[in-house]
Amino acid sequence: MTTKMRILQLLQQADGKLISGGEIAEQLSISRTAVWKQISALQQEGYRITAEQGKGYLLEKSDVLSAYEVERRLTTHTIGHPIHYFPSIDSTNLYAKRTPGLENGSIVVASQQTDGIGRLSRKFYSPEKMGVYLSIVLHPEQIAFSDVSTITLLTAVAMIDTIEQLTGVRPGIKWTNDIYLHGRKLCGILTEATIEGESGMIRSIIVGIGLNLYQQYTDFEPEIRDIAGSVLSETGVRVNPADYVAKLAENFEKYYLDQHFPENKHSFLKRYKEALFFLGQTVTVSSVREEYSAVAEGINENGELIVRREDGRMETLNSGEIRLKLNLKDYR
Ligand code: BT5
Repeated sequence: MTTKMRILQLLQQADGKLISGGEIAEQLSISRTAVWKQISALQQEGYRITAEQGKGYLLEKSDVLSAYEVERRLTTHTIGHPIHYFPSIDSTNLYAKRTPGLENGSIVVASQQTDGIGRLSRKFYSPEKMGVYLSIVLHPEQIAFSDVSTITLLTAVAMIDTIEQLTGVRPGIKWTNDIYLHGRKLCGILTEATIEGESGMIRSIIVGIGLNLYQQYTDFEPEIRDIAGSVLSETGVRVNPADYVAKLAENFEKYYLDQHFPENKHSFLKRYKEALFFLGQTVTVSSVREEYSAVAEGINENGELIVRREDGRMETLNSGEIRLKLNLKDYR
């Protein structure tokens, strides 16, 4: 372990109390100047360390995202082992797809994405230190193609559990892959599979999750200002980013591994359905072929949305082709 990390651990062990530079220097057999240098480096990384003249250093609560900060909070066996952290990256999904050998359960996480992507090559804005952008890498032994999209639904449930545990507020789900609160999108999920050339088998699944944590409405790009929100803007709670990643890993592991996905489908699909905040309401269904109004009735065991047209006909909608338009102002 580096000297810097050992100093950080001593500060963390002091648990909000002052610890003198002399004491740190002695414990690590280094000079006080060396201590001071490493403290400066930690401050640069975002740790809020105050120095009190003649008394020592004090570590205050800091919202630092790093592999170390997540890993020390993890309670999981597989998900989040290891954490690959980047202050900035093009896209965590792109990185996971182009990097061979990433372990089953590993998480690629970044504080900023310069090329964050949504479905159908749409853009996912991922500004610096405003949110957390991550991809969970899975190498399932055997998985049916139809279950790949079900993982998105499992992830949505794990996400709303996580946000509820951290803020006390349970958000809703907009079928299929968006998390909403007060009619504003907090989070988007993009699940991708990589296929092995020769066999056509699924080699890995990459679950990309982008969460807005700290923006106020004026921080959002004009294009999404009316539709986007953050955990802070909608709940008033400033969530620590490492707490979030560790909690999400725990919830994801629970549904994916402990409860044996996909055998447990019915249990998280029930929770998924309960979280659909627009059921019973009239929505606009839009595809390349047509656009019509219908009442959202529920989902089936594959996570497909069931709607009733104005003439009474029922339709089962597959997410690949359909966009759902809601009047978001109704939910504010
Ligand atoms: C999604 O697509 O919402 C999936 C987003 C997945 C992002 C994660 S971040 C980690 C991983 N790495 C990546 O590169 N991607 C994944 P979709 O349902 O197609 O929604 C895209 C639409 O959401 C855009 O067209 C905008 O209207 C809106 N949008 C873009 N950025 C947003 C943001 N930060 N917050 C809320 N809405 C946003």
